[in-house]
Amino acid sequence: MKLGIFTAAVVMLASAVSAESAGELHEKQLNAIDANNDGFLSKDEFNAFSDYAFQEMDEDKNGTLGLEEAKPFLDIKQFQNVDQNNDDLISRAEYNAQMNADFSSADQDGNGQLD
Ligand SMILES: [Ca+2]
Ligand SMILES: [Ca+2]
Ligand SMILES: [Ca+2]
Repeated sequence: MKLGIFTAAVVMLASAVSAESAGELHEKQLNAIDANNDGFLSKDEFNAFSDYAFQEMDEDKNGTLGLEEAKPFLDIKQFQNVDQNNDDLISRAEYNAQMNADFSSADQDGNGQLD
């Protein structure tokens, strides 16, 4: 999977469970995202993970991601791509738009699931 902000969100999740080894980490990430453990990532599961990731990254809980909040997960180029109106904040709408675009581009056969 070649994903943009979704990858950043997974990195966030990885850092949240940083005590684990790389192998266990991978397993844990997948289990955390694939809620029903069927080995596929549905749009619902993706959305739930997307919500969770945003809330985790939004440290001051003001509903937007500033440069400082996003910096551990996104480089400046990625940040600017997501920040469509160039106000140096990633709004929830901008974040959701990017996550949806990432999901669509990863879901190459268009069946609404990632595997
Ligand atoms: Ca699933
Ligand atoms: Ca914030
Ligand atoms: Ca913005």
